[in-house]
Amino acid sequence: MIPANHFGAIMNKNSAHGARDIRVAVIGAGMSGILTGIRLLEAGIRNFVIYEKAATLGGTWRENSYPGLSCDVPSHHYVYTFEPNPEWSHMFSPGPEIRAYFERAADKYGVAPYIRYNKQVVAAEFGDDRWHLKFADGSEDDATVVIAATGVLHHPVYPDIEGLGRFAGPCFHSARWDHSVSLEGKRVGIIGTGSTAIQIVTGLVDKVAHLDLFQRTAQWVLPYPNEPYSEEQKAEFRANPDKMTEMFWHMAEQFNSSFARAVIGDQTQMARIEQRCRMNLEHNVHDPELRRKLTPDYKVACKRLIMSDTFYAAIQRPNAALVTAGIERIEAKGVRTRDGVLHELDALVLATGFDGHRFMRDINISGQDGLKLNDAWSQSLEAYRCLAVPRFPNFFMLIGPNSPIGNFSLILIAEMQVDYILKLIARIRAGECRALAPSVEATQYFNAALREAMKDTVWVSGCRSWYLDTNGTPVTWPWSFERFKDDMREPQWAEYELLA
Ligand code: N01
Repeated sequence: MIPANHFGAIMNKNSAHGARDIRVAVIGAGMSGILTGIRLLEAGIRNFVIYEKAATLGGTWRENSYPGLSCDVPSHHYVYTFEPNPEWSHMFSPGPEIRAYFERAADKYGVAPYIRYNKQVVAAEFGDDRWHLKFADGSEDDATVVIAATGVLHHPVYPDIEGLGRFAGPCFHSARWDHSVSLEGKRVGIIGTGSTAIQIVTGLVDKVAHLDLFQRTAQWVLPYPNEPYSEEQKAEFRANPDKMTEMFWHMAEQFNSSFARAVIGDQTQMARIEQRCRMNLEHNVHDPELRRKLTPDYKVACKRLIMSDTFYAAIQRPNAALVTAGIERIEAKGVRTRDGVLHELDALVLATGFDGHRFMRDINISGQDGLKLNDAWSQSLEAYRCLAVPRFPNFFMLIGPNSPIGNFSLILIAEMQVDYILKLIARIRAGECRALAPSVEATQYFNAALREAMKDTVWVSGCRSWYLDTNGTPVTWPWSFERFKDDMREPQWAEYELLA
């Protein structure tokens, strides 16, 4: 906690203007945007709109539709805390079920009518105590408060490989799956070995004639069985929803006291996870040469840990091959590796990940005195407690920079962030200030502490990952779940500048 007298510059003019009707613009109708709508309605705020650039809702669960798609967080933990779902088919349910869950929640909680589809925000400018929004279709709107619920893994990364455009067959990114292309009985190449590629391999291997997985870096794989829920179990959940709530918090407790502690430096927890990964390799990959190729040379969980009990079996199928020679270039007929071999292919899938640091930066966002967000973030993505930026008053982010994306369930994080932001909004609504933003000093203090704490985390232990920014600093959360919960409990008002 920063002492209140740390800031000379805090304006803190709490002059009462009387209650105000405020208008809130939410950007994005994915998990966190829908959640924001639910919470705004609960708070009695009806003057809001959710702008969604696509024609449907669902965020990541709309964008990703590849074969084998599921969530690597157990389904009974990947829910809003207030909306358990007795119908989950599996421990880790498939993507379409998750998307349907969010669609149902938007309907059930009355958020759907507030969503405006095909409305891509291209600019947001703060002036006269309001945000002026511009859209790709040329229209405009004003709002008192803007909440960016635009997600993290949203901007596909295309690999910089020579000849990519020369491939004669269909070639698409995993998040832009071309369902018009049948891969049945075809020779398919997959570039990348992240969580996405691993799920695709399992989802595709039985359907294709041959599958080549092009690996640049081996991955640690934690085996997690994906059992289906029986009809009896579902009936029990329906009859007793408290059971699901209990499960949710039990899973949170288990996860937060093991994995979430391991990644921030708990060596005992890390040793347990590492042992499970090593045993998985040892027991489930039979050929010593393949095992060698699949053995990473960096610490477990330095990259995002893969959860799968099907990948090793899938890659050992007779029609699958792990290619580790390194890609030289792509040619019309396939992928040429550095050993000179041409791997002939009918289709190529780029499971090459996302730019997790672009956030909502494609929108031209200007705060006080015309300061551009992209200029404020030109050196590093510095946010205040992951959700606000100095000199961008009444602009808040969900799952913004340094949110615990690699630590805990994202939905729980978003819930805590929304509740915190609503407390900020309550102050504006009560007329105690026209606008508010975190101070520069508080933001610098927070980010200096983040950088210091990062030194103990596994993400800096020597691997390439999408957690790292261009300076090599992880853009995630280096502390415990309890610390995050404490941080989000109440706004630290002394760290804000209130514009009277
Ligand atoms: O992306 P990634 P992802 N030549 O960045 C390789 C979440 N997720 O889409 O490791 C060759 O992890 C790259 O190689 P390397 C989850 O948080 C969640 O798989 O950099 N290869 C790597 O293997 C996950 O972490 C679920 O050497 C190239 C791969 O592409 C995040 O999404 C499901 C290359 C990219 O892996 C991203 O996962 C799926 C090149 N030029 C995903 N460029 C859930 O279940 C890149 N690569 C919730």
